[in-house]
Amino acid sequence: MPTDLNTLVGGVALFIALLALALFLRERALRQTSEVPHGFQAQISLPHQAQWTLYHNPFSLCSKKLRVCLTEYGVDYDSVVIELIETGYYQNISREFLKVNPAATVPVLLHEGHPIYESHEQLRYVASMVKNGDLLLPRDAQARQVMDAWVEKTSLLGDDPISSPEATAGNAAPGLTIPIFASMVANTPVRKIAEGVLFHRIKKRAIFFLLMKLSGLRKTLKLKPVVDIINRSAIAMAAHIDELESALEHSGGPWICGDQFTLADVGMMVILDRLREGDWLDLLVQRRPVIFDYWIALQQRPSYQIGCVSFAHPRVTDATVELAALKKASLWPSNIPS
Ligand SMILES: N[C@@H](CCC(=O)N[C@@H](CS)C(=O)NCC(=O)O)C(=O)O
Repeated sequence: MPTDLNTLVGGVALFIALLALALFLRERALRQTSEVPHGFQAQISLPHQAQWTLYHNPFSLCSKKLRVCLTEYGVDYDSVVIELIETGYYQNISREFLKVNPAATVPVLLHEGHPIYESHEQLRYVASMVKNGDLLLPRDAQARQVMDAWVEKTSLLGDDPISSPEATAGNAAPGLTIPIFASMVANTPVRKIAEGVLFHRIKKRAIFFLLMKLSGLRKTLKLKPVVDIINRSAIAMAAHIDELESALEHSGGPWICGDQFTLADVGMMVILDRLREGDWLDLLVQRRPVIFDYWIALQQRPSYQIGCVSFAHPRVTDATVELAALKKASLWPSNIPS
C-alpha cells in the first residue's frame, strides 16, 4: 500500500476508535450506577400516578415476593414490567430505569413516588403502611420474632449472593437458578449481553451471562466452577429446608408461624416456586412430607396464582421442560451431593 494511503487508513481507524470511545464515555456518564441505601427514601421523589407503583420482572424471585404480598393485602398498584437479560434485554440498565434505581435491580416499590429499595424492606414497609397490616404480621411477640427471622432467611442479600448460599435460603436460590438462566439466555443475542458487560454496575453478573450464552446449557452444566456452585447451593438449600421443616413441626403448621399466613410464608413461597421452575422439587421437597404439604398449601393461595403463576414467562416454562428432559437423560443430578 502506498504510504499516503497507509496514513489515511490509519487516520480513519484512529478517528473511528476515538469516536467510539467518546460515545462510550458519554453513554456511561448518562447511565450512572451506584449502590443505594436500603429502605424508604423520603428525599427521592419520582414521577408516579398511583399511590403504589411496582417496577418488577415476571421471573425475578424478589419481584414475585412483592406481587404476592400486595395481592395478599389487596393493594392496587401500577405495574411497570422491567426486562432483565434473561427475559429479553437489559432494560434494568437503561437510562430511564437507572433514574428509578441506580443499583439496576428489581423490584423497586414506590409509595407516593418515594422508592423503597430491597425487597425484604419493601415487604415490611407495605405491612407497616396498609390499614390491614396485621393480616400478615403476628400479634404475638414470639411469633413475630420467628416471622422476622424467616423474612431474613428468605432474603436475597448482597450483590453476590451466589458466593454465600449458606447465609439464607434466598442466597441459595441463585446458584440453583443457573440452569434456568443458561436455558433462557440461549434466546438472547450476544450483543444484548455485551451491553451489560459495558454498563452494568455488577459486571460479574453480565460476564457470567455471556459465558453461559457462549457455552450453551449442556456445556455450562459441565463446567467445574458451575458444578461446584450448583452443588454447594443444593447442599445449602437442603440445610435451609431442614430448618424450615423444624419450624413447621414446631409451629404445628400449616404456616411457619402456625395458623397465620405471614410475610415469612411469602418469602418461602417464591423460593419453593423457584425450585419448581428449576425442577428441583423431587430432590428438595417431594421427599419430605411436611415440606410437601406446606408447598401444596402455598399453591392453593390465590396470591400464588396471581403473583407467580399468572406471570409465568414462556422462556421459564420452556427451561423447566428442558431441564426435566436433561434429568431424565441422566445429564442432571439425581441426588443432593453430600
Ligand atoms: N437484595 C435485592 C436483590 C435485587 C436483585 O438482585 N434483583 C435481581 C432479580 S431477583 C435483579 O434485578 N437482577 C438483574 C441484574 O442483576 O441484572 C432485593 O432483595 O431487592
